[in-house]
Amino acid sequence: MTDGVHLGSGKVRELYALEGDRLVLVASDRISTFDVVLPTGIPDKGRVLTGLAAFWFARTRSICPNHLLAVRPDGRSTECRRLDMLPIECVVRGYLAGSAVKDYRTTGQVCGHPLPAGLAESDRLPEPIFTPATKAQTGHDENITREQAAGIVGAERLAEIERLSLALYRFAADYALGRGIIIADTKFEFGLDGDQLVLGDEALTPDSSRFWPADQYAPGKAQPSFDKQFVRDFCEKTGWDKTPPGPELPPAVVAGTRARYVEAFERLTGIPFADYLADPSVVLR
Ligand code: Q0N
Repeated sequence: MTDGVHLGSGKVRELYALEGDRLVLVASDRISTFDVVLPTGIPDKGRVLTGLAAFWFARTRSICPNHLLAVRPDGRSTECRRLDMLPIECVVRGYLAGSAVKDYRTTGQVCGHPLPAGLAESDRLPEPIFTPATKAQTGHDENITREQAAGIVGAERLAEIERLSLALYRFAADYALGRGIIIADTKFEFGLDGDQLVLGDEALTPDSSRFWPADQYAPGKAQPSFDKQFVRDFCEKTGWDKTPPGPELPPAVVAGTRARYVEAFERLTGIPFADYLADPSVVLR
């Protein structure tokens, strides 16, 4: 079997072991919203995410080594170095969104970072903050304090992944803003190859980050999602109670959403998506 032994599934991705400490990560076209995977896929979503992650991996090598070895000709799978993953999610937030809004409103802090008074939902933070979380097998990831994170990976390792996470986020957020996309927050996963710290998983994609259209940015309320807003709007309109199974998506919602993924790819990479389909290695050059 070319894709080796199945090691595990995420909501929308699969992982297989190859010979020689290598893995294959396969991104499907499945889409989740409100934490539920919908029965309808978005054609080429897996290719867009794989291409984007590979694009960022190629451009952030000088900040941090990563697990990417090759993008396969199918455009949706990558060969990766097998790592010993650290059991912590490295979240960086540049804007006040998601669970941080509630934490800020109740405590004035987010994961132990005191923030200035008077911030509104979706405001840009004075500086990006590192807010680690634990990987929950099911359901939501749980925010943890720096002390808890240090207890899990060690204080020195924590300092190193915090520094790298912030540097990766700053690089990508600056780059994306210049192309009309706000990366409000993002999640990294690191692993060890021996004693070398290596960036793993998929990074800086719309599935691992909040992408907002910069031209519609208006703090004081929740922002539209660059990629999933049509899906969310449709799901809200159906009156679905957000428990599985989710609704089937109509063709217009599928087409509109696919176009948004392709637009994110083309804006960020500057590469026509058709060129990626013809030869996925274009994102590495
Ligand atoms: C690994 N996960 C969590 C795929 C992603 N390079 C690696 N070496 C060893 N293990 C992993 C990686 C990576 N990346 C990462 N699980 C194992 C996320 N998974 C969820 C399922 O889909």
